Amino acid sequence: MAVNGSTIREVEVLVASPGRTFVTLRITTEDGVVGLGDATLNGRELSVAAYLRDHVAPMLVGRDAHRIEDTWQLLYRGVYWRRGPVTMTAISAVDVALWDIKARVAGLPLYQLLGGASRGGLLAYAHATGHDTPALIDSVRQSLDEGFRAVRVQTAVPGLDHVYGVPAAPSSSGVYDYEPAVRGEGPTVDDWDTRAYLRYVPGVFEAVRNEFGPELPLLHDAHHRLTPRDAAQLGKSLEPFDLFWLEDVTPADNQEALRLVRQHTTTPLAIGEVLTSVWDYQTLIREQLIDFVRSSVAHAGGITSLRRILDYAGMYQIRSGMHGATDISPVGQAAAMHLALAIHNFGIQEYMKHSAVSLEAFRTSFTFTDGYLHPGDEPGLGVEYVDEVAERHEYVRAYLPVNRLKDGTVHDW
Ligand code: EZ4
Ligand code: CO
Repeated sequence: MAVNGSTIREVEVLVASPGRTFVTLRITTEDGVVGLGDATLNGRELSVAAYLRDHVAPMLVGRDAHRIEDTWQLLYRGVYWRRGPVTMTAISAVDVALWDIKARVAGLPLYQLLGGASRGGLLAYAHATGHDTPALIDSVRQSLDEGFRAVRVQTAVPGLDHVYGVPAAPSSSGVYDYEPAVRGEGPTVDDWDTRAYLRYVPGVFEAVRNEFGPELPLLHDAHHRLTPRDAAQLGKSLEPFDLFWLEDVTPADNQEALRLVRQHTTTPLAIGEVLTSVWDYQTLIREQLIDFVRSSVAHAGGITSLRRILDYAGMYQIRSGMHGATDISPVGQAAAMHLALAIHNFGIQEYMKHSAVSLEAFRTSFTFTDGYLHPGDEPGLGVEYVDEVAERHEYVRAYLPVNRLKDGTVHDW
């Protein structure tokens, strides 16, 4: 292939832990245009770094950076081994970096290349949590004070020591990060009891509704822990509190599980932060078993691939609710915002703010105003990687927790 200005000259895999671990792909063209992609797979970061460095980067150097679709197909179809989070996170990073380059060359914010803005801003939801209901209500109020107009509510459960979405200890700083992969020799252990959870949660939502009234959109994440029958019971018991969505009620591996849940409850269902391709959604979308697609740009094959999933979902009145926890790097969050602004079937955007140290390593230009996100109008994604800062925060291994029942059996986390 003849070298011209848009030929890929360099592909770098940057691994650093500024506050938490991020893997970032940086592609540079002969003209010196730089594109960034988020390659972070929480708790398994180095597998994607190796995949990119050892297998993908050598294939990219010398290719035309503008051939995004062809590169996507090359990395998906061309390698024979399909799907899976490691492969799809790697493809995502390449795809987003190439879109960043194309938009920077065009001198336009990426959303303009995706069809332009379909709305003024993106309704975002915050995370609120508490060890007890008064603490949870304070946490919801704090989110509202920060400008949020929608809130995800997670709660401790009496009798359980460590539950997903609740910090291990009350935070004195007021800044929570609920799911950092924890640094140490191995995973920490959460505990779980479905019956205790199903008994407790409806009362919490009743208290939150009583405090904040009927208008505020409330969300909840069951984090893959329930059987279809348990999930149906939870959905029914939460109907009086009019949730915006109930997330990941059953393990996402089994699409058919949602049939039973759907037959028994009108509570809206969101699923898919661990799903990585349109095939993972085939039954969910075609049978209209869900209301929101949770996949992120960073894990579902990039802008090219998530747009395919969301266009398919749109045919069935299913909307976006892209994953936006802090393990999605500022690069991945910005990519989500550009796509979300452009598509028609936007639902809501998760927005967990990164720590100050993370935001020193990634300079962002997106904004959050009166509850709405906007990706900004810088050319490309609008994110810069600050090497000097990132290099000061060497990679530290960390693990997501595991979950066990009272008798020690490993349960879904
Ligand atoms: O546990 O991002 O809705 N958000 C979530 C997250 C996930 C982590 C896993 O990497 O479920 O908190
Ligand atoms: Co979730």
